[in-house]
Amino acid sequence: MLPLLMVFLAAGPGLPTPDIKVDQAGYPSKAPKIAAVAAKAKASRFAVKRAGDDKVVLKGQLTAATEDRDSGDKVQLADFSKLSRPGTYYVEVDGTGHSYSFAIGPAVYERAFYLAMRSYYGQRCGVAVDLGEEFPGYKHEACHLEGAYHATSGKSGAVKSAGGWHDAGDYGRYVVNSGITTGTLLWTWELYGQRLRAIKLDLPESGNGVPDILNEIRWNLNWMLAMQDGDGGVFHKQTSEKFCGFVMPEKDALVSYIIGTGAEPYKSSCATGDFAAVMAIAARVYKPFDPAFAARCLKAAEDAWKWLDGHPEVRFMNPKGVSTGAYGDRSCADESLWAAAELWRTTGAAAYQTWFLANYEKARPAIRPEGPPSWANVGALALWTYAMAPGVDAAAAANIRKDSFAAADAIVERTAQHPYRMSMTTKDYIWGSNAVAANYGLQLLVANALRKDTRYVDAAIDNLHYLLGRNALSLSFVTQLGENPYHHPHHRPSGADANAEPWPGLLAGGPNGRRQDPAMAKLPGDLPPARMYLDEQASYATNEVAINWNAPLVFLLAGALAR
Ligand code: G3I
Ligand code: 9MR
Ligand code: ZN
Repeated sequence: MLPLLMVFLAAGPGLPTPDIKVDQAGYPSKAPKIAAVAAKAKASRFAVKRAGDDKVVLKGQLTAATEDRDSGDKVQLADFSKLSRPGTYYVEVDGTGHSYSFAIGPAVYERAFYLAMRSYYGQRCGVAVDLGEEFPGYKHEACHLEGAYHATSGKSGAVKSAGGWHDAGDYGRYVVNSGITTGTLLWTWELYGQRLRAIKLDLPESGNGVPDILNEIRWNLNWMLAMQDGDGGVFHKQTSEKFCGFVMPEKDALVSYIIGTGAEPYKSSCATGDFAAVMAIAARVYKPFDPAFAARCLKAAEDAWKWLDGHPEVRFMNPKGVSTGAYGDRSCADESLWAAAELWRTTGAAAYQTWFLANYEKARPAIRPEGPPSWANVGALALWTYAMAPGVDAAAAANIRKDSFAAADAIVERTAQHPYRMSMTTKDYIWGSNAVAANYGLQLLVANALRKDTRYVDAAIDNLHYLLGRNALSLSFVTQLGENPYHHPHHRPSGADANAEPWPGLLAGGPNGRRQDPAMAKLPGDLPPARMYLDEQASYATNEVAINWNAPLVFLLAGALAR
């Protein structure tokens, strides 16, 4: 649905009320359709009306209110699942008002997928970027073309740009965060490629015979490959020594250094493990499109695995004088397990399976009802990819499947009980909480991939509804998507350019129960965690954007489109 059409078909008379929360992108025709109502006055009945002519298309009773302790809201639900006729609608509640508009249809998430996946093109480093005629002025010149080895890398000399994506609102590039990000996006292709194959993202490479999602992911894989040292080890990150100001990327005058641990062997085990896993996935995914590139990725993965064998726990902390993102981790065992599992799935070589089977048991608690995968915790990804591989050890696969279905069943139950029908617990309102919601969705969709269960898909999409507007703040947490999106991400290009609206398709970090940036100090002391969010550029602990947050969003959207 083009923005213009959405405005033209805006919801009924007067301004929409944030007290009625809807998925502002819309509801797939065949899925459950529920809006949430936090009415100030007692409300009992609702109507769904067609935008444009305000015709009543459905009437119903609100459910009794249940209290959501994480937001303080007393929430009633409006179930209009019976409505499946494609169109643009809004919900009206007597004495409360009407909602933002939303679409119903078989492909309501195509626009969201386009924006969320194309946002990676906007994050490209090392090249001039221009979002084109739909987004005039959203562009930057080529950036960070010259880099250098930092003394902490044990090497010296200049480094030419190898591309990659800016990590988030900053211009750093980090292998660990690239790991879960590109791994999730490659899994999106592996699980939903049939549905995504023809979706064009209007990239410079579009039309080259390779699906655009793979064209875009390759931009970051190329940079990751350049971070591998001759001994197979992988450097942790490429950033300036400190964060630059809010300038366009080509105006960042700080040197972009390849940064190491500061002592032998200079590379980090977590980065090398994530790298090995991702390159193993890439080796199987790109084989039909570019066998030479696929072979290069496989060799890189196997070289990284060999380095890991000799350096299993070289952890990274920011060395003295470096204050950009750390992506430090207490253990790299999960990254190594992920590498073994992906290498086994790609090659079928016995050594990888032998190592995996000897080490997977202690990772089984990573599949749990509370705490989905995250950049520091990739153990569940290792287990799931093993269970999805051909020719696996039956006992191990049975254990992983049992753990996955038990966790997914518990998440489904919790989601159904949640006043806002989403999967997060109070503890999940952390820095990047929106990605926690999205990764619960990924976990449910992976369980569905292991054994089809429409309850898993419905609960996964409930988390999409949360991110796109059915939340306490009645906000679409994706820039330029929906009638009421957030506007001020902690994102340097959005803050430094002359455009009124931020770069499109970017998921905000979301509410954070801890005041982890100075801007959050102004929030009232008794605010519940689901409301601890500031749509302000300065609030990097609630309103930054990041490539590893958009990735599970893309995965969720693809899963919903493929349904
Ligand atoms: O996991 C614990 C949880 O057990 C505990 O209850 C909770 C209490 O708040 O904290 C949780 O850890 C949080 C962790 O994120 C979760 O992944 C830490 O508080 C929080 O400090 C940490 O924030 C990280 C942030 O950098 C600061 O280090 C984010 O994960 C990470 O996404 C973010 O990454 C930054 C890069 O460094 C630089 N580029 C921007 C990017 C996004 O902000
Ligand atoms: O812009 C930086 C963001 O990417 C990081 O996530 C955040 C936390 O490390 O730091 C931001 O940079 C701020 C720095 O930490 C303090 N001075 C102001 C910087 C811009 O907000
Ligand atoms: Zn750059």
